[in-house]
Amino acid sequence: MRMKVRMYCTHSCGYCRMALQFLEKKGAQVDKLYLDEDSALRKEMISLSGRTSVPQIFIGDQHIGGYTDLVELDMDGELDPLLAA
Ligand SMILES: N[C@@H](CCC(=O)N[C@@H](CS)C(=O)NCC(=O)O)C(=O)O
Repeated sequence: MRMKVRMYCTHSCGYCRMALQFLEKKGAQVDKLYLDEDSALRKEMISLSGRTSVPQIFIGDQHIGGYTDLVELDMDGELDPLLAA
């Protein structure tokens, strides 16, 4: 089974695009939650992640962080097992 991936993002964010590309290359299906004009969604992201920057990525219930966190996790060999869980 492939783990569900959710990503809070905005349309203008370069890190969001890079994160999406990175995840899609891994074969992940990403639910994109656009904050651009949705202040409730932005509040939800901040409350779940404790961060204000986009993207904020979740794999299942686990908070991963942003693009650089995602790449670091992959370099540590921990991303693929999480996605495959
Ligand atoms: N290290 C972060 C950087 C993300 C970042 O700088 N995102 C910008 C948009 S592209 C942002 O949200 N800036 C506003 C803020 O930091 O509150 C990552 O890799 O995701």
